[in-house]
Amino acid sequence: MPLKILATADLHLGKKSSAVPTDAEESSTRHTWKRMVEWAINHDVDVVVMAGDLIDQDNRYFEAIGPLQDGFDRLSKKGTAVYLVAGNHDFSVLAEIIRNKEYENIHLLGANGSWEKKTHRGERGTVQFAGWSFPNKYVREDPLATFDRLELDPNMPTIGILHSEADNPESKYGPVDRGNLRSAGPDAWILGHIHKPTPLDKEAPVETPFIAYPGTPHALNSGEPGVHGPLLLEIDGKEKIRVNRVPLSPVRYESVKATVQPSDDETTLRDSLTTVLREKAHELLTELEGVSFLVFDIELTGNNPDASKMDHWAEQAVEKYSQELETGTTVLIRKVVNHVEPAVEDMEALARNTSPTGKLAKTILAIEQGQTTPFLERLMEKWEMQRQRINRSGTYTPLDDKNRLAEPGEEQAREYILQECHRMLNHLINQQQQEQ
Ligand SMILES: [Mn+2]
Repeated sequence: MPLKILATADLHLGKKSSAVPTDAEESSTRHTWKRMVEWAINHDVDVVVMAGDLIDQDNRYFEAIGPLQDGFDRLSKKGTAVYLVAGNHDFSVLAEIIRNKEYENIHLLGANGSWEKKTHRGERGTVQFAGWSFPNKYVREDPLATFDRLELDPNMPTIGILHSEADNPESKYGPVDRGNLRSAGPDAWILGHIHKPTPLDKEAPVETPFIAYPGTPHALNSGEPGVHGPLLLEIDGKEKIRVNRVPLSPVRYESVKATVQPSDDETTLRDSLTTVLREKAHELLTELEGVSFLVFDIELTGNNPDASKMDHWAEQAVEKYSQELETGTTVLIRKVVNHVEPAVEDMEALARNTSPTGKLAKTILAIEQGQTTPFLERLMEKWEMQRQRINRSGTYTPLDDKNRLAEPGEEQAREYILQECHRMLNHLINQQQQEQ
């Protein structure tokens, strides 16, 4: 029998998923924590590993403590060991909670930013754990720089536990290099901080050392699409590791594209949205057991003479939409992004016209063909000036760098202007049609 390790990170107890009814118990991360503890107990897991940010410092800090202790108590009773490290969110509180209760089975490794090793000896084998905890909110130094002082037993299966941002040397969240992780010694690295799970290749054998971000076990927002849940590592000896994901998140985010036809009106648009969502939900059906909320972002594309009305139509469709699947999953729409373009039959002919519509058509063609015009140049300058003005605005100074949008480049400016030209052109054409 292999040794079973359930590995996770970034639980962020106290947080709730966005775009899901807030009164639903399944919206909060404590629900997934309870599920995870139950799963570990029911499946005879030997060790639970958690790579930091278990508690979210910004959100209901005190509400998080009770559920965390309940889970630790249940695991203690069962005799399941827990090895964990602190992240940038819980660098101070995690140590306090564990110290107060004096758990025998819970091991917080690497307090104050110094590496620590501990050996787990169980019925199903022996594993060495090496961990490092955040000493402060920000750490600009590479935590691996002091790793070799640990002097690990090279013959024992070894798991490294670390909260850090890999492959970004500028990071203030403990920057590490994946190459250095690979050569450091452990047979597997369980990392925290990045919420999007590292994809698993089910077909291929596990490469050692195995390096992964398990991701949040509970999907928190639309930037974290797909299946979420802890990883189950089964260890049969050094370099003999099997890895599978245990899907435990009650919330799942997905995005779909819907193509609008030129002949679509409000009713047919609603019908085609419903069809697209039903098809996508059925595709995913076998993965939706235990998923209470499936939340969609829809991107509308295609051509339609009423392109500008799509926003309103889509809004109406979203409001009226509700669907429950046979798995008990409620399907929700978070938002509809309108990329529908107006159906102008001959853009080239229109562009030869000197009217405002002609000028817009000329600009659209220039952007689409990667060219420029004096008018487009002026628009680009104005766009850049406005962008800089907004960026300097006091409203956004409290945001730290991580939460700021990346600096948009020229390509994004052109894309944005293209959308606006289409919108205005469509508006003018609609006006002209009404006047006729
Ligand atoms: Mn973090």
